[in-house]
Amino acid sequence: MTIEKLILREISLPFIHFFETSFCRVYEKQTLLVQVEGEGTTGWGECAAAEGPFYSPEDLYSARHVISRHIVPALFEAEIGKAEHFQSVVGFIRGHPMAKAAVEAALFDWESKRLELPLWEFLGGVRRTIPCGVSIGIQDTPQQLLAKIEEELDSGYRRIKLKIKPGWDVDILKRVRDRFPDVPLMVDANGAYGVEDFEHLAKLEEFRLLMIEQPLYHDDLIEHSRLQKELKTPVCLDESIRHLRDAQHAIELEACRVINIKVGRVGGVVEAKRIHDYCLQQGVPVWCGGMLETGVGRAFNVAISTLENFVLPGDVSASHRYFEKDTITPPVEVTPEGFIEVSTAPGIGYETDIEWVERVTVHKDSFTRE
Ligand code: OSB
Ligand code: MG
Repeated sequence: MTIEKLILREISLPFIHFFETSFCRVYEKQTLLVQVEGEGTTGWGECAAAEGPFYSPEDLYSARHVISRHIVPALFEAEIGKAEHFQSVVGFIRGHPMAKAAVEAALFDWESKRLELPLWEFLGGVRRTIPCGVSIGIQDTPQQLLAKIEEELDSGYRRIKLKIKPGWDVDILKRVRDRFPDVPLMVDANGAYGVEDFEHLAKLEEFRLLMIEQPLYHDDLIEHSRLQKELKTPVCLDESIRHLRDAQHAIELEACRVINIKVGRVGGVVEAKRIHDYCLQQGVPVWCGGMLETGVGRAFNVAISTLENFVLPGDVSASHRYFEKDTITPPVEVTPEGFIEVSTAPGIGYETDIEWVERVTVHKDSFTRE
């Protein structure tokens, strides 16, 4: 594969509704899009890093720096035959998984387009429709939350995930369960609790949650293992799983019974597949997490969700929940039954709306192979 050119854009796209997690509230999507060009084909990738290092240590500025300064020169210097070999080219760079994953994604889109294959088939996907869940942020009032849940259920979504934090947990869940006794429900704390909260977290057991995602410290396995031994509710890990070894250790320590796979967090689709395959072999179900992606990243999430062990509804939902107008056409849509039908077009399966992308671009760098 000969990549002649790479264009890196920082874009800013307003959210229809703010999104609040235990660590911050965001009003617009700021991220990087990677465009690679070569042999007459274009590939697109989106970076999972956001405007600040709150979910993970990277932000879009660190990612822009690492891509420009280290990844692009390595990519142009190397002769890689396949996208799956990209990791070996950037293996000398420690950390920065989201920066690496963004470029790798563009290469996978590029290669599958060259092969005239839908990305999901190229990755070895086994299903044509994926079940969808939604992640609902912390709201200003419980009434707003209940109204939002109702709206999402009316749209067909198959499971509801609520963001929680100390002060927005037990009382909220009581109200939600009173109103929606049978809805498949889970919570995500993004690491907002500590070892002093084990008793408090045990109060969540009565709400029949599918799982509790990342209750404790973002970089922990040991305390999660202690917590999981005390809880009947399955623990799901997100932030704590940075690569295959973390997944192996988590399962060995029984720190979780479910894993949320995000391609960006684990440094790309090759590593995501490794984790997927290991979990499959260990009988641990996985689902695809989201990072409030625009269409380019969302399409990638749809593709990876077709792999065999993505058996639980993920946080992959319709574009229009987030954006008035997405970076791709058509936008990602969800059926009234709560499924996404995967595109059969080559690559990520959606066209990038280049005119719109240009309009929302706030910074642009181009790199050409010499
Ligand atoms: O922890 O899964 C998370 C959004 C931003 C950062 C972290 C997380 C999330 C979500 C939203 O839960 C998932 C989505 O709708 O894309
Ligand atoms: Mg999470």
